[in-house]
Amino acid sequence: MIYYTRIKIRIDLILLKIKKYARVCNNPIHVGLVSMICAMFIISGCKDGPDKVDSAYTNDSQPIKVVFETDMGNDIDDALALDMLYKYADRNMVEILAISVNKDNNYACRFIDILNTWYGYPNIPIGQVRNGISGVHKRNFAQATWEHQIDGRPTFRGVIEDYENLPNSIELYRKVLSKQPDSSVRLISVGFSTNLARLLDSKPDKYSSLSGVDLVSRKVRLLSVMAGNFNENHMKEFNVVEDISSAQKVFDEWPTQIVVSPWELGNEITYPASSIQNDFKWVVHHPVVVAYENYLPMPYNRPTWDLTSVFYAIEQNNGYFTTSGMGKITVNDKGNTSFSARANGTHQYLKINSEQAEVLKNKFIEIITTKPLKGNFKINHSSVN
Ligand SMILES: [Ca+2]
Repeated sequence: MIYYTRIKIRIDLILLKIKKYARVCNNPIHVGLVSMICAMFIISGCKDGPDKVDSAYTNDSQPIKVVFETDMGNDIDDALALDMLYKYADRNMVEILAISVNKDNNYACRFIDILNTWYGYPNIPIGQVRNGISGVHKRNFAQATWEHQIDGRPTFRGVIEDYENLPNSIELYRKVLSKQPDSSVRLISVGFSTNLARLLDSKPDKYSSLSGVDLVSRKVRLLSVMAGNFNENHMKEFNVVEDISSAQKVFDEWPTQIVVSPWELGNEITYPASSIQNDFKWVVHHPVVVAYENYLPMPYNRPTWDLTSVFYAIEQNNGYFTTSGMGKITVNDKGNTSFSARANGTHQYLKINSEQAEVLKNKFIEIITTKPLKGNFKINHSSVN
């Protein structure tokens, strides 16, 4: 599987080069010759065999177990990132064990319930932070989608009856993780670190006799995080700066591998407004499109920060990214992040060049515009569907 993925990314990159050459060369014979040479290059370049990879990642017979940790409602990329996870689940590549909300705003959970239901996964459990950070206090797209109406009636609804009594995220984590095989869970965090820090601090309970650190150490293979900034300007990044002490704790004490997709990476790849406007006309009302349209005035392209952490967690590196190498990430008291290389480190952060950015952008569009396989696309208002 990894070998063929490597071939695929190589083909993606070379097709991109051929397209660029064809744009500036009007001679079809020259374009044909270049294409043939590139084909030989693809074949020769793949004779080396598979990359060295962690053997745990090569077993693709079972779906990857994932928990999604999100501040849904602050920026629209969380909604696009969750769409990608449903699409991976449709292909049996992913089992979404739980969705945990670190934004202290109940509309986040209502919106996720809408999506779970609409995409055909109404039983994915949702956990809610208690006394957490809300991040953005103005009206958010999650609330706007919940309040969206047709002829005075709600357009979308989920299946949960009591949003005020959803499980505390920490309890849900301990319940879900305790049931998983060892080193099987990939945790994707695309918001504040509040829940993750509290999970590390959690005590043995009815679900597990392990401490939080030991439970994570036993069950979680990878923490794929959208956070921080490693550019020379050391700009403070939203997910970190909103809850600095929790981010510090996670980067200091998390017992397994952490891979960070920083601000500058997702900022290089924007999801195009033209896709939102044109690629979802097969359905009358799409909740992610409604959310997108209510986040900022249309049309707008938006950076793909959270999408990159989802993509890495599932697809791994495989030539889509370059990395910092292994080391240690630290967060200072002002919220700036820094990286120091260490051979025995467990942290790394991702980088991309312009060609990888183009490939990733096309991948995101391909995944997100794929029609869901399991959803019930009837909207709540029966007279309109
Ligand atoms: Ca986010």
